[in-house]
Amino acid sequence: MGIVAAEVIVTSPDRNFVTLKLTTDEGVTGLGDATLNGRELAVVSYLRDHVVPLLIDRDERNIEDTWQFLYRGAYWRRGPVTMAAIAAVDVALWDIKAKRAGMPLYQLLGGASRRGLLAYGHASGKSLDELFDSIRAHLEQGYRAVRVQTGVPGLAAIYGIASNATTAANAGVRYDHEPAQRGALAVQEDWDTRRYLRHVPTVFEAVRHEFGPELPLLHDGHHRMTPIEAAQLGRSLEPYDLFWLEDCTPAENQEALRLVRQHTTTPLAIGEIFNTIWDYQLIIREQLIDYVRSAVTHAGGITHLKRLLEYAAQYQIKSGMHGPTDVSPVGMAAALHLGLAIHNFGIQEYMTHGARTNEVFEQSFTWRDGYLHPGDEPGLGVSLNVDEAGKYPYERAYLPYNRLADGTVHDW
Ligand code: EZ4
Ligand code: CO
Repeated sequence: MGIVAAEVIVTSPDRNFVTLKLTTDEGVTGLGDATLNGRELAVVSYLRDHVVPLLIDRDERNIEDTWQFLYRGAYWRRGPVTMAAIAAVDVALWDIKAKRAGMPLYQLLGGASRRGLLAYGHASGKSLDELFDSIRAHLEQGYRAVRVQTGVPGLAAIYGIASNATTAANAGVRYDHEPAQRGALAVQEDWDTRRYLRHVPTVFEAVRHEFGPELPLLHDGHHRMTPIEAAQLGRSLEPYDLFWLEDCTPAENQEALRLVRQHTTTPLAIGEIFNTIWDYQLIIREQLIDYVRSAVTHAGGITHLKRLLEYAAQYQIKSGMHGPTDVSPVGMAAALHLGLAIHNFGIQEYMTHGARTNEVFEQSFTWRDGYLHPGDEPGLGVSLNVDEAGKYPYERAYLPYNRLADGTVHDW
C-alpha cells in the first residue's frame, strides 16, 4: 500500500485548471480538482511545496485520517487555498478507493438516492429580448431550470451578462478573436444597487409572463447588497416564486442573514465562497438559508462537504453545489457522485465546458432531459489526457471587479 507519486497538473484548455494526480504502488491513479479561479498558482504552490511531500508513502486507504492530518496538521486552518488543496487530495483518494472497489464513487457513498440530478443553466441578456432568446436556447438544450441575470439600464458592464468581459473571465470562454481577455489585468465593471433593485423585479415579471409559472427560476445577487437591500429584493421578488435568491449579501457576518430572513420568504442560497462547515454554523442552525452553495472543490472535498450537507439535512436545508466552468470536470464529477448519493440534494448548477476542456478531460457523465448522472465507470469516471493537457500552458487570468459611479470599490 502507499502513494508513490503525486503530480500537480496545470492546464488551460478553455480556462485554467489545477488537477492533482495520485498514483499508488499498485499503479491505481486518482484525480482531484484544486482550481481556485483567479488565484490558481497559490494552490499549486500549496500542493507542490507543502502537501505533496507529506503524501508520498502514505496509506491511500485512510481518507478520513489524511483529511484530518492535512487540516489539523497544518496548524493554520481554513481558507480557500488550504481547503482547495485538501479537497484535491480527498477527491483523488475517493477516486482511487472506488476504482479499487470496482464501483462508481456514488456506490461507496451509499448508492443512488435518485435517477439523476436536476440541473440549472445560466440564461442572461442585456435586454429582455436577448434574455428571452437565451432562456429559449437553454430550454432547447434540455434545461428544466434556469438562472436569470439581466442587464441594468444605466450600467455598461455587469456580472453574468453574455458578451462582456465577465463572460470571458468568469465563464472561461476563450474567444479566439479576443486573446487580451486572458493574461490581461482585472477588468472593471459598474455597479449601482438602487438601479438594480428597481429593475430586477420588472424582469422577473416579464419572464414569468412569457414562460409561465412552472419553470424554476433562480437569480444570483453576487454579494452586492446590504442586508436591508437584500431583504427588499427578496420581498419584491416574492410574486415571481423564485427557486432561490443566491448570495444576496456577503455573509462573512452570518448574523446578517437574520435580518434578510425576517423580511422575506424568497428561498435563499449561499456559500459558493465558503470553504468549511464553520462558515455555515449559525446560518444552518438558525435556518437562515435553504441551499448550501459550496462546491466539492472549494470546501474540503467529498469528506468535508458530505459532513456539511448531513448537518444541513437536520434543518431541511438542501444542496445547491456551485458548478461554474471554473470547477473542472473532475470537480463536477465529484459533485455528481455526492449529489446522487445524499438524501438532501436540491439542484446542481451546470454550465457546459468548452470543447478543448472536454478533450483534456475524458468524462463518463450523462446529460439527458435536464438531468445529470455521473455514469457507472469505476471511480469518478474522469481521466486526464496528459498530452492534450500539455498543449495548454497556464495563462494568468483575473476575475473582474466592481466600482460605483463615484469610483468606490464595491463587492463583485
Ligand atoms: O462568479 O465561479 O453562481 N455562480 C457564480 C460564479 C462565480 C465564479 C467565480 O469564480 O457566482 O459565476
Ligand atoms: Co454565484
